[in-house]
Amino acid sequence: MSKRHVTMAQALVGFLKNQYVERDGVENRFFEGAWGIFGHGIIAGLGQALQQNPDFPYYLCRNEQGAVHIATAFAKARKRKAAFVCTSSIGPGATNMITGAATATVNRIPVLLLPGDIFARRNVAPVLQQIESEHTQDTSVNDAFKPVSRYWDRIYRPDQLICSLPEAMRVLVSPSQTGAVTLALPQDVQAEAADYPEDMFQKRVWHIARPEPESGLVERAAEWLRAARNPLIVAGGGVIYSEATEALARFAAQTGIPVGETQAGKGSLPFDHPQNLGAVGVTGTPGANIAAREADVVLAIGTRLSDFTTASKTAFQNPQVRFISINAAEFDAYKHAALPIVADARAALDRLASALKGYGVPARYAQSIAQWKARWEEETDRIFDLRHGPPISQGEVIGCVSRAARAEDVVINAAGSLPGDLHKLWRTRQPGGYHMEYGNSCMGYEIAGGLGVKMADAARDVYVMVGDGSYLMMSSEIVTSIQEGYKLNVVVCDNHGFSSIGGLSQAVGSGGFGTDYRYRRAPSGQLDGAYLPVDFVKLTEGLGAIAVRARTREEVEQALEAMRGHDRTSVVVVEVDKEMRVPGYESWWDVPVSEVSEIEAIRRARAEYETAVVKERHHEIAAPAEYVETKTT
Ligand SMILES: Cc1ncc(C[n+]2csc(CCOP(=O)(O)OP(=O)(O)O)c2C)c(N)n1
Ligand SMILES: [Mg+2]
Repeated sequence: MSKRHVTMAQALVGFLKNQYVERDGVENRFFEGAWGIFGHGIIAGLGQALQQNPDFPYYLCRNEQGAVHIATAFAKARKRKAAFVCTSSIGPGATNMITGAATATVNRIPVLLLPGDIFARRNVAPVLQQIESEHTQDTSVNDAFKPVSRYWDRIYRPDQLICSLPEAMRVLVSPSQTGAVTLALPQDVQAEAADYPEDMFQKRVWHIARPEPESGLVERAAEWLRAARNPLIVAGGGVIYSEATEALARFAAQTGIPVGETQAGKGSLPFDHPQNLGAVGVTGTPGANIAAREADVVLAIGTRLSDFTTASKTAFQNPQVRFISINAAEFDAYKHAALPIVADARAALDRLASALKGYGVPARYAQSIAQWKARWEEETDRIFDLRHGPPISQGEVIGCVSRAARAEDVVINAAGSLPGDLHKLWRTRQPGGYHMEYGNSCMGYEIAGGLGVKMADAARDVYVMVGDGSYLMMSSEIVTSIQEGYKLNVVVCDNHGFSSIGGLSQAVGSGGFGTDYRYRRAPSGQLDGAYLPVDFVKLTEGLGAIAVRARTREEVEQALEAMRGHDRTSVVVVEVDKEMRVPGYESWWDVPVSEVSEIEAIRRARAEYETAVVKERHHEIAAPAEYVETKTT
């Protein structure tokens, strides 16, 4: 067999640029290039290899964490069928990627991380940025990627690549296993040459399968649903990644079963689909949450059933409730003692639709669904037209953005009070139009992620909605958006600190302690002085983008209109009233309150907490009889 004598880093890039994926007969290159910030741990190895492969673009970011967010948002927007590589030097460049890795992994989104690592040959240790250890030389900061990676390896010898890379690819393209994959690359090994088999550099196509559901389980699920009086579908991100949105729309229309959407699953149906009750869970709509509370059968599709979806296991209160779960991941399919249909969402929905021919939900339930929907549209309009302030309400700002965006455009967000508000209020019209990172809810994802979304499909305008806290944590990828010529429309909701955690602090009796951006003031010695004079317009202009301040609804509308004509990233800064919140509806979230305290408000909050927490249920041990019974004939 012919061989190619190249460095480990050159072999790595040669392999990566020849990996393809295919689903439903459509094929595309998997990696669209590599992000990074060079340092001594990578510049001469992987950096050199990227330099000599101009057909595998190198993108310079501002912060390695930002790069991983860009990559994650990109892969999420491309429904996990394309990804980026993220590289870094050793030490702080590498550890900067850990938060990004966790974010990708929680959300089950593929990203390949290639941090540089300390010398394999050891003799020059300790090298710059190496944490030494007295008990082993076989450790570096890159070991910290292990708990946040779905696959992890360190390449001590150039020929290890031949075995590691196929494993990395297997995990990255797997609908059930995917997340961050980390290959730590010792600085010296990157530059070492070896003879690699020529086959390693041939085009390889990874098929993304649509595993069929077991027919017996589909029949059982159909029996359960036929017997149900008020079933509910919980649609998660898996519906979107599997491209099962049309199958779900048909299924819901055929059966009349209503749908509640999780954060990752929002956009599974257009907002005005007759069966779409909108957001479900802690940040849900009244209709979806009442339906959840009363449901006798819950069909969970492509969801991890996180605490925000299950309202900390209080959402499903029907004593008879049982769960059917369709999920590519066995791990998720078994949650809540569900009837576990480990399969592709689209395939399973189509089979279940056939098995349910002629079935429709009871007429009274259908009426309730229509009423809940109509009332929710009225409530959304009320919040969009609040006419409070200035400072105006964040809900009204969302209304302005919602009206300004076209059907195909995308809103993106991750942390603060906006995830809850957007989950409830955003009127998603096309799949992918709502991009929320709410697995890790990582402050700083918004702007970086917006760039990833824009790169995934430049024809869609991207509206980044971001709180002042998140903006201050990481807005530096605005510079990268300008470098690469991708325009973002950014709306900064400035409420001088944390509306979300401030509200939570009030709810647990702590009165907002430590959540405002204020001067420390004598005599209290606390952060209770005047607001800090942070100027987001100047900050943004300083990064090279266009910025304007808007105070009233009319000014916000004008600013959004003006953005359309701008040729580069454009930001509107709106002061919003922190206390004029979008309410919660029919739900609860478990945030334990101190059992004892000297503060009266906390004692009251604890008493309320104790009455609420008893509603939590152990669905995982509540398998109904029909499920455990076996037929003996
Ligand atoms: C990296 C990170 N640190 C801390 C948190 C906890 N947290 C969640 S929301 C929030 C406040 C966000 O402030 P801002 O972006 O201004 O949004 P607001 O709450 O005001 O809407 C904090 C601190 C987080 N989600 N991510
Ligand atoms: Mg804020």
